[in-house]
Amino acid sequence: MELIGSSTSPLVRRIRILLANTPHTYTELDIYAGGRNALAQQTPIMKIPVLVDKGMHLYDSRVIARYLQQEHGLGRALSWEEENQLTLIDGALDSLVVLLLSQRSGLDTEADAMYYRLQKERISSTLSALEESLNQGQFSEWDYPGICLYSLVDWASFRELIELNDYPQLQQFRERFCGRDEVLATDPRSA
Ligand SMILES: N[C@@H](CCC(=O)N[C@@H](CS)C(=O)NCC(=O)O)C(=O)O
Repeated sequence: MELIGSSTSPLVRRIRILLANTPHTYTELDIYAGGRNALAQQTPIMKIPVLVDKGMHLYDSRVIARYLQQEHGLGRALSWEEENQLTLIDGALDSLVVLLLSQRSGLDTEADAMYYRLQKERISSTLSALEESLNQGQFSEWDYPGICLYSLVDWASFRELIELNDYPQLQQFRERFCGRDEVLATDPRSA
């Protein structure tokens, strides 16, 4: 089994953590520069993570997680509520990635543009909903939804895209799990 990704990607990190105790090869690619040809040979979507197993290429982190659960017994099936939590996490992540790639493209994300207003509104409302879920005692276990939440919060903070002080529950959640071996081993700051 081979996982293709990049060590700064929060979507790759969730799968790396899931695979922490499973033998596999991890292939690191610089997807925005020298690794693009190699990436194109693995996925026409040109996004990571990609999992290669039993001759099959899987292109999306949610599909990969479901595959690892069903084919390799990693984790467990998610409830509909947990699926919804993942959708909140992925929604926040998508919009944060838009802001980061825009900044790296030299675009002014502080401009009064509808596109950036929509992203910021989504980031704020999804993170507030996740904050409320934590208030209600959700994400109490270190399982796949928690791993995804951790990877999001830690990455957004690492990239200085959110101010964690604005989200005390998210901050506490991060502090609760930051010392785990698989978390330390996949820290984007060491990439
Ligand atoms: N829905 C996909 C999204 C994957 C994704 O957007 N990955 C980012 C890295 S975090 C990427 O490869 N971006 C490259 C690009 O947008 O060109 C998943 O969950 O795997």
